[in-house]
Formats: sequence, C-alpha cells, structure tokens
Amino acid sequence: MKRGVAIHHQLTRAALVSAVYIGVCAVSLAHAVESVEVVVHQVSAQGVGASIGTLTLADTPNGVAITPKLTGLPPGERGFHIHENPDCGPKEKDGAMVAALAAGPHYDPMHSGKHAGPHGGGHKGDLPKLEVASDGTASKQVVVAGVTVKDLKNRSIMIHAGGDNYSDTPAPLGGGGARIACGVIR
Ligand SMILES: [Cu+2]
Ligand SMILES: [Zn+2]
Repeated sequence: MKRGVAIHHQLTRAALVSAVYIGVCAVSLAHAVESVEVVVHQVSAQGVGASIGTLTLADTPNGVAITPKLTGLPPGERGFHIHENPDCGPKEKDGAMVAALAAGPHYDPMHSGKHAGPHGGGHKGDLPKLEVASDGTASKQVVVAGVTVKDLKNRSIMIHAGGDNYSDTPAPLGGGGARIACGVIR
C-alpha cells in the first residue's frame, strides 16, 4: 500500500515538472517576437554623418512593423529598402566615393534579381515608400510582410533621395537614386 502511494507521488511530480516545462517553452516562444531600435544617420561620400532619429522594427502577425521617428528629411515620398550589408559607409565606384555603397544591393534572399515593391515577389528588402511630412519628419508606420526581425538583423535600412515606383523601369531599383540616410540593424 505504501509503495503505491510513493508511485502516485512520483507521477504527480512528473506531471508538475512537465507543466512547468511547457510553461517555460511558452514564455520562450513569446520572447521570439522581437523588437529592435535602429539609429539612422545621414550618409554622404565622405562617410556616416549625424543621427536623424530612429526606426523601431517589431514582429507582428502580419510581418515586421517599422515605426519611424525621423527628422531633417526632404518632404515627400522616399525610396525605403533593406540592403544586404550591415554597413552604411561610403565605397568607391568608377573612381569616386559613393554614399553608403558599402550597404550593398537590396536584400534578396530568394535571388529574384528584380525590384518590385512590397508585394511584387521581387527583393524581400523592398519596403513600402517612406512618407516624409512637409516639416521633414517621418512617423507613419509601414509593415513588411513575409519577414521577421531576425531575418533583418545584420543588414541595413536605407532612405533614398528619390521616390520608388516599385519597378526597375524606367530607372533601376524604383528610381530612388542616391542614398541619403542609413541605419544598421543590429
Ligand atoms: Cu535602397
Ligand atoms: Zn529592390
């Protein structure tokens, strides 16, 4: 009889340990939902300049939400992308230094080879355009589907001088042209 009670206690203990273990796993899953803050800097052929604010990247059920808190940008729509390398520095091209060229091309893990905008099946780094208000601030959130914060770590996020027509024609990469601000996603 005594032995039966002991086994019963052992089983109860095993059930408790399992319950605690499942609880710990649930907490770990919750922690997998990440949020990071990216400091954005002006960039030029001379190098990385002053900070113009931050972008907060957070996992949501619909993808990564990017919340800008930026100042000092030219008003209007600006090309906005994830680039491959975690480096906002200048790099030489055809004998001249080019702003933020070290960031490399648009993030393209599927090797699509095409710029197509946020829903076009091209580069995964093609974000919705960044909207800059008439006072040079940007605060409107954009969401990029099909990626997590983890995918975007150790890359950079770029703001261009021009807009973005989500196509490679008539100009490549949406026509955004020069790189004017950049932040490294750590
Ligand atoms: Cu870009
Ligand atoms: Zn692109």
